[in-house]
Amino acid sequence: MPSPTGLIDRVARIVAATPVLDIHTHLYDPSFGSLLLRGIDDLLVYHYLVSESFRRSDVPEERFWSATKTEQADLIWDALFVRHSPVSEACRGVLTVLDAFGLSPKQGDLKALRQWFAGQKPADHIERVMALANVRGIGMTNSPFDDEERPFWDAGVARDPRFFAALRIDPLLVAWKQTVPQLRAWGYDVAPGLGQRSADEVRRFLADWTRRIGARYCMVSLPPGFAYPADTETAWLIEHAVLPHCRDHGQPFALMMGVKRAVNPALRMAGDGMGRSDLSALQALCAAHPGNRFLVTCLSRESQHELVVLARKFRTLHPFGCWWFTNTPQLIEEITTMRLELLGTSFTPQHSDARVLDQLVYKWSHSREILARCLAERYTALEASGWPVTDAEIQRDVYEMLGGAFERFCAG
Ligand code: RAT
Ligand code: ZN
Repeated sequence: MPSPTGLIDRVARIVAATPVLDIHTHLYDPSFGSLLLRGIDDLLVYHYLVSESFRRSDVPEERFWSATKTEQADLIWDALFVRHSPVSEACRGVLTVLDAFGLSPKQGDLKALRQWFAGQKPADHIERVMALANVRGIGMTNSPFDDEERPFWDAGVARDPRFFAALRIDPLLVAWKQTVPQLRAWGYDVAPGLGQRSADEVRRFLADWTRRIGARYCMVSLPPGFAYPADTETAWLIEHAVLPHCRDHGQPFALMMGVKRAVNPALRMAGDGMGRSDLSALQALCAAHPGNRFLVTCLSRESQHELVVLARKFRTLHPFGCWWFTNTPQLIEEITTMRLELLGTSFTPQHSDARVLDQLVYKWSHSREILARCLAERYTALEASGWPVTDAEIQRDVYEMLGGAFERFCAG
């Protein structure tokens, strides 16, 4: 009889060796030039670390924001790595990356690290990171409303097939009135008061962008107060434009639920918070629209159990990822175990949400380690119940969880 240690090693080996399709990141195809962030300074000014550093320094927010990126990185390095032990998940992530590249941050200083990253040519750097993180594909977040990104689409970009597009539409759904003038300027005949003409025009807008960028799915992040059915612009637009669009194009609608934007605006992107979502809204969406498929992740720990139970009721609902504030080892372990125990392997346990290329290395090595542990525990239980698990079965399951299930879900 194989020992549980043997099983844990087998699972860990297979999880490490299986390439992942990363279904949601904020990385860009290299054709988008400087929008693809990489290197030590971008790693350090990651907004997860910015918010942690403000707890450890008395630098006024305005002074921090008026500093150069290098100066900001110096401040963060000093506050979080030099003056205190970098034990938080986001801090440890930087160290995992440096370690994977064979760099020793304790011996070198930031200058030496900067020099090393400056020597990485973009194409080689991407190859190297994708190989280290064992990533086979990268899902981007593509917003027509992003003034830095849109010019690249307007000019036409030669696409890198390793990066796939996802259409992100937050302003359309959460700030309709402010978005109307922009849509009208682009030639879509929409009106603040909505109505059939606006619904048709929003669908035309979504269809144009879906084709233009080759989006695989359409995505929004929603505040805790999101309600459905409801007499709101958000609910109306979802029902009359987004869901019909997704049906027309055979695509899932991805909902990221529970973000409270700008809880502390002085922290800029680091100032967003979270709250519990009302998942009866999601239940009503799934029940009322059986012809749609929903990819869903929730930001609050409290929403996770309800999400999993809902997924048992609706096969059109695919939970994914341990998002943002739940992307910490303890919560990943809890959420992944709960999902395995209630859904088997029919979900996508993680996405990286990487904003900096190098983060793929740590986000995936940390998550893989936990996924392997959670899976090994379930397989150990199976073996104890008289079901020996083969390598082929483990490989099948892991492939499914690292992107295979998502691909099938998208295909419908
Ligand atoms: O995790 C993050 O980086 C957040 O800032 C958000 O971008 C979030 O992932 C989102 O997609 O809204
Ligand atoms: Zn994201």
